[in-house]
This record gives sequence, structure tokens and C-alpha cells, in this order.
Amino acid sequence: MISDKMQKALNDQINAEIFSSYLYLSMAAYLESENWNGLAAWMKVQSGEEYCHAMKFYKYVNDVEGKITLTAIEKPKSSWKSPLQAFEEAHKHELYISDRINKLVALAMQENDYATNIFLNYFVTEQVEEVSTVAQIVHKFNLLGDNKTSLFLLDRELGMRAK
Ligand code: OFO
Repeated sequence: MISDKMQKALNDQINAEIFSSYLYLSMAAYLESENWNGLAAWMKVQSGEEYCHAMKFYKYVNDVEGKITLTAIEKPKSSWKSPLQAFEEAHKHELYISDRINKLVALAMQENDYATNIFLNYFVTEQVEEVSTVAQIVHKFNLLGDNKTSLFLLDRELGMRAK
């Protein structure tokens, strides 16, 4: 039901989503090692969400009777200069993922693959939300600067993320 080209592109996206999960887990480990336990908890929830994204692609490829082919996951970076730098990179990464999703939509449209196009709608909307959420966190860091008390409160606020 899907073309070979689309099947390959969707399998590549499974890899990209699992890499996102791995990258955010690595950021969580870094943040935890620096005792930013709230920020680390936020990243762990995000890592879990990325795994769920990967599984949505996995299920879709199976649903359209495609073949899942898993490939090697790139090694993520393991340390950052500061929590702000980690979140800035998370923001950049989400913009990159949005670009990938847009390219998948363009391919689905080019192939008149209506089912895949509709499936991808969820991710188009999801990416707007994810880019915006991380951008807001980066703005907060920038507003707070080096004020330790405020950073402590931000750590506590982000640590309350449940999903
Ligand atoms: Fe962060 O949305 Fe998936 O990758």
C-alpha cells in the first residue's frame, strides 16, 4: 500500500525518532549529573514521548503492510556547557525534526499517498507544539540569566511535568 520510497522514508523516521529519544535521555543524564533533577525529569518525559512517536510510525508501517527495517542509532552527545545550551540544542533538534516531517508530507503529496498524508497530520501539529514548548523554556532561561533562586524554581516547575 505504500511505495518503496515512502517505506524507506518512514523507516528512516523511526530511526530519527528513536535518536530523538536517545538524545533527550542523554541530556537527562547530563542534567542529572549536574543536580538539575527537575530539568532531567522533564527530559526523561520528553525522551519517552519520542519513543512513542517512533512507535506510531512503526505501527503505521505495519498497518499499511510495509516492512519495518531498524538501523543503527547514532551516538548522542553526552555533555553540554550548561542546561541552557542543552535546551537550545533540543530546540534546534525539534526544528530539524519539523523539517523532516515537512519533507515526508511533501513526498506523500507528490505520490498522491493520501493515507500517509493524513497519518502525518498528527506530526505536523505535534511539531508546532514541541518547537514552541522548548522555545518557551529557552526564553525563560534567558530571562532568568544567572539568578540562582529563579533557576531553582524553574527546575522545580519543569520537574512537575507528568506527560
Ligand atoms: Fe520531538 O517530536 Fe518526535 O522527534
